[in-house]
Amino acid sequence: MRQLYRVWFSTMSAVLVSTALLGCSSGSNSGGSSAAGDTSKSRGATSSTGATTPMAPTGKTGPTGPTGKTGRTDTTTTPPAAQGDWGTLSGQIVWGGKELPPVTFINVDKDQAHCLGQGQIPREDYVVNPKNKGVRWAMVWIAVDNEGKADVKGKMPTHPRFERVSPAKVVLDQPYCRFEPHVLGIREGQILEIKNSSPIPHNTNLIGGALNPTLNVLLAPRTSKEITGWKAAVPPVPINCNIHGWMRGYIRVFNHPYFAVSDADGNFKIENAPVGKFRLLVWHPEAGWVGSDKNGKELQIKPGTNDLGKIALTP
Ligand SMILES: [Cu+2]
Repeated sequence: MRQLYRVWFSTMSAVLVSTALLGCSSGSNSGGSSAAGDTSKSRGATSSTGATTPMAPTGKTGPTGPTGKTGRTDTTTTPPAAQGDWGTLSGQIVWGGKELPPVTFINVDKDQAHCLGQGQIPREDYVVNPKNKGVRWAMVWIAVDNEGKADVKGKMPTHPRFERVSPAKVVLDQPYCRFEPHVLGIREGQILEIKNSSPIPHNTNLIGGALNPTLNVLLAPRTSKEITGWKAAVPPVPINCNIHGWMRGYIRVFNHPYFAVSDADGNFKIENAPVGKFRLLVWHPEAGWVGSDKNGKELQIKPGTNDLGKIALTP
């Protein structure tokens, strides 16, 4: 079930998170990748210090843009005039509750031989790193600011490096009766390959709502299905398996490459974002909107490094 959460954004140097809500600490970090969701909530939290574990989104979350360190690649595609027009956002999603959530396991009542092949399956509602309180699987992204509202269809400047939608395909696999990754961001134009690399069948159920693909298909062992036609939308697209009721995944679709999913340390990084005023949105499948509602918070992106510090997620 859901509750309301609230969040505190710690702001930092260049990035300003407008805030009528709570404020928090600061920090510095970087790292991750992203995704997003819908519901609302609020409740307070706190956060604080933390660790600084940079990281680069790669692989897993797929659609997240390339993670190259340097940002702009070559002068052929990046006009010198654009030099100061892009910034990199980084930060860390941290647990704002008093006690860390306990690790619990799924009650696997089907296909145990395969599903438990790598041991018990931990629940992914809240995956919090006890070392630094980092919360995994939060999606972070920016949106065009339309008079204080997040405009999900708004066009934003795209760094030359991201003009081409790449990679063309994003994979969502189902190893050992869970979705990998648990939270996935897709950019319009990308193909989603739903894969079943396991030796047992899964019945994949995708609920796309008004704008995105909906399907309910039996995926035989070691087969996959490619799905196109993704459109940026406010609600996330849940995915589950009708055979194994505990399997849950979440997809969010964007019309730009500026999103990331927090990693195992809670870190996220969004590179080569346009300079200027945008909305910052953070969503977690269980907590819902973090620190705001579907319109997010104002964010001023400056050229170069934008450290958002710690963003507390409080259940
Ligand atoms: Cu399944």
